[in-house]
Amino acid sequence: MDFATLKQLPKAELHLHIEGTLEPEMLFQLADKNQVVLPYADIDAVRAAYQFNSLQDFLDLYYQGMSVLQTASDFYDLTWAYLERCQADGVVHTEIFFDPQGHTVRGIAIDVVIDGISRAIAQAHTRLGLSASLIPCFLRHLSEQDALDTWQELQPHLAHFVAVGLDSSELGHPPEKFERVFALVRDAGLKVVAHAGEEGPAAYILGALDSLKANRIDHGVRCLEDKALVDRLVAEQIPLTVCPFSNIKLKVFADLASSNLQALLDAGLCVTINSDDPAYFGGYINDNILQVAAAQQLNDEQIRVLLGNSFKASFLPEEQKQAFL
Ligand code: ES4
Ligand code: ZN
Repeated sequence: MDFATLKQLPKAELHLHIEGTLEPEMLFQLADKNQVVLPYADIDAVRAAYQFNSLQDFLDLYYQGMSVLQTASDFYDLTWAYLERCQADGVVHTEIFFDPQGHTVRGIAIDVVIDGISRAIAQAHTRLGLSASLIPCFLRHLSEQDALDTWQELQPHLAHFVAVGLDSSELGHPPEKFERVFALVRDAGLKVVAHAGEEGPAAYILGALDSLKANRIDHGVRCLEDKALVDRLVAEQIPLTVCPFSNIKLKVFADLASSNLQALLDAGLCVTINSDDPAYFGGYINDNILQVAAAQQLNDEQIRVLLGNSFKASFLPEEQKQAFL
């Protein structure tokens, strides 16, 4: 399949951190406006710095990048740029992650963050005919109490959210740490997603299912290490939101040819392809799809299955899903 064909096929994106769409150009522009000093001479120096050996290497720069986001208009500009990109890429529905604690720890009020992001989403609906929903994520390297406090702060804004997620440093922070707060999330009628099994072991995927009752697993590529787990993910059709460029940039796999996408599909798993943090990992959704398809020798039918899965795995109301399938 060529790029022009893929681009015009409708698709949903289900694993995208809005803070990870901060392109170096906007990083500099906002740093200038908000008088934030960056440790880079220019845009080329930023791109050159985006070489990571692990998830933590990346997260250090990702949190540093966030420091330029200060006003509701900054969050609006960031989100609007991504949503315009969605329109160009044939993304007709997107479920956007953001990290409330990444902003509240630096003294930015949660209302400021949500006001800016949700204004862009409302405008995308009317001007671009695009649907988007929001998923706040708890930072797993922080304490359970911090997540519980954040959940309280989010209460006035629940109508904006379809789910709550779990992200940041995986190793050493198993899902079980957040069992109680996610019980509250479910009681509020929201879905649950969790990053698990990218850097962390298959046991973290199991933990996300059993402790958090996750409806969808973000990444999940290490599930193949546990046959019984794969059987369960297939039987329950728990979707995996796979992010091929992320896996390479964070050194989970040496290259796209040695990634396990073909094996995940062959196992009967409900796999979707997503861009994760496109400004840091080197490409948006269509680049992820086409490059992994080439490296894994996926045929056009398999690409169409991946796009169908993106709607099946979404949290769209059933009748809206059907319209895309
Ligand atoms: C993330 Cl790839 C990834 N993993 C965990 N947390 C994250 N936050 C932003 N991108
Ligand atoms: Zn992610």
